Amino acid sequence: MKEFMNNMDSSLHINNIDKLRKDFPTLFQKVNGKKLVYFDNAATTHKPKVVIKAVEDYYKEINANPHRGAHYLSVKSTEVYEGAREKVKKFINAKSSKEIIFTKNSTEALNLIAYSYGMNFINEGDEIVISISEHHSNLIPWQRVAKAKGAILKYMYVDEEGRLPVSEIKDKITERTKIVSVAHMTNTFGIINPVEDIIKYAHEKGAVVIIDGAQSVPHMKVDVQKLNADFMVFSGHKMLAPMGIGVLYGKEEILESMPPFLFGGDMIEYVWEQDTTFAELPFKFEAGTQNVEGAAGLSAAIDYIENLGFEFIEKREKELTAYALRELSKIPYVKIYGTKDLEDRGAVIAFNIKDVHPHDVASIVDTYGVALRAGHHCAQPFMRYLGLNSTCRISFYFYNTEEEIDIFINSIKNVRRWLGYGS
Ligand code: C6P
Repeated sequence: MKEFMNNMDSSLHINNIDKLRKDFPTLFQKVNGKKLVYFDNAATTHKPKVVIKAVEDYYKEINANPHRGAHYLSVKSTEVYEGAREKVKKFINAKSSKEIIFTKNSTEALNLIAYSYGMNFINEGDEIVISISEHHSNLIPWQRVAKAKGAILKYMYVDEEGRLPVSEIKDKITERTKIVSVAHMTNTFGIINPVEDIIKYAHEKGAVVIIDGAQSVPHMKVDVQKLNADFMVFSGHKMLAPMGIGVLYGKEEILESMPPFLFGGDMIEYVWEQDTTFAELPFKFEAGTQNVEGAAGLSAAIDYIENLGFEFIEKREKELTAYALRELSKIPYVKIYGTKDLEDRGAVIAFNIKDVHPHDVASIVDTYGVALRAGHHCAQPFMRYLGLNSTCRISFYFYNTEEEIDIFINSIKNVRRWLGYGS
């Protein structure tokens, strides 16, 4: 793909985007007296009215504990919850709704795998392979498993652009590897990892593969059967849905072999004084009263995304990324990190301004209404490996605009002036 896609014509979409933005009430507020420019979508996205309404309707019209009662409202609540599960199943093309476990978020889903699969199927001397770019949520649980079981946690290291070389994959994944866990798309540089190749190679070596889809599922079509991932996780709040609902996908036969993670109500079959038998999938992994409002919101979010279509979402995000990369790279004192090849990256751009701490950048651009993230982005080993303390990060969703990028660029051009550098 041509660097920065110079020739793309985004003017075609402007009217549609303006219309679509009206679905998102929070986008229209003023911040520090300025129009909000929200470029922190990798942290969480804003919610369309249909999602907010789905949550409101659930509380106005239903609000009952699902799975537990034979009464009308409890049955309705079960329908909402199980309907959402069915929708998620279709969205990621799982074989069965038994393979869809609702969790709080990606973090809880990864912990569930680590505690239930890792702690029970990993033995002394086994190897767990992750990449150095993993978010702490896909790193610390594996440190815990490795420490507890006497296993070895091995890292695949990236090149200076943040990409995983094939040589690293082939070098680190061996017959001793029992688990490989990698992000589909990294939250630091927005690199899209070659997960199809990793899964194929790891399976040849007999390892189980976990894909952290927190940053990919909201932005691209992910088909778990096509990928052939053993597990995949994602968070609702990064794809228009409410906070507090996430998904663990797992192949049915593997989930069947795993013990429950949390114990209590709703996940049991029979309980005696000294022993318990557990409910079948997916319920054995969902202890206690579940987040039905979150499921209702996630269901509405999936409808919204499918209505737009990933073809549109991906194209729009590539246009925005190309435009922002092009404009940012014109500023001589800005250093951009990560590959500029749009085939290998998503709508996340990490950068730094010469001699200015990212937190100062974030505070100054905030006065222009611009929301960006600064820091280590929950990836300290990655930052340390690349010799970085912290970076600024902007991240887009389909509702962002070129006009917002212009406001952002103008705010960036003022940062060094504010701090007395002249330019
Ligand atoms: N990254 C970011 O600003 P939770 O918090 O459980 O919904 O998602 C955790 C997580 C796991 N994997 C990846 C690749 C992620 O990016 C995240 C969340 C946010 O980058 C918050 S730190």
